Amino acid sequence: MRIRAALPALAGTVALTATAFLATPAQAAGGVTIYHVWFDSPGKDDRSNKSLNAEWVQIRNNGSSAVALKGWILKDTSNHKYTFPNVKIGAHKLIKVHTGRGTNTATDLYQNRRAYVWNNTGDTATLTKPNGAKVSSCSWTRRDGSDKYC
Ligand SMILES: [Ca+2]
Repeated sequence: MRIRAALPALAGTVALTATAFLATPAQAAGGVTIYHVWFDSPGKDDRSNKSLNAEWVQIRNNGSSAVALKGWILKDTSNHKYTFPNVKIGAHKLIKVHTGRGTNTATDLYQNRRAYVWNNTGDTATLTKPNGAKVSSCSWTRRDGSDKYC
């Protein structure tokens, strides 16, 4: 009788733990966060491809397993959106999303824009899942200089 009574209590504990885990978006996403943003390219903002690519957002996977990023969105406060292609970010790996044009690799992705996205005077980069659920964000102001670690 004692064992039968103990079982439902144990099942209840397990269910609660699972719910708490799923309720934390960062954990559900494998711990992907916006790690570092270089919002003010070095030198003059001359709109050259080199300068555009010196503006970037770096994301990091703090989790112990790879995360598929396909369809995830990176956006600014003006709602300029970048949709991730079919790529995965490995465990403890970094990926930079550059503003300008280039060929995507495992570590560097390109928005293929001809204008800057991240405002030098202050902005917020937000990373969401395809359904719009927020995964991470990073804000900065002019006081941060040219880049910000979040
Ligand atoms: Ca900028």
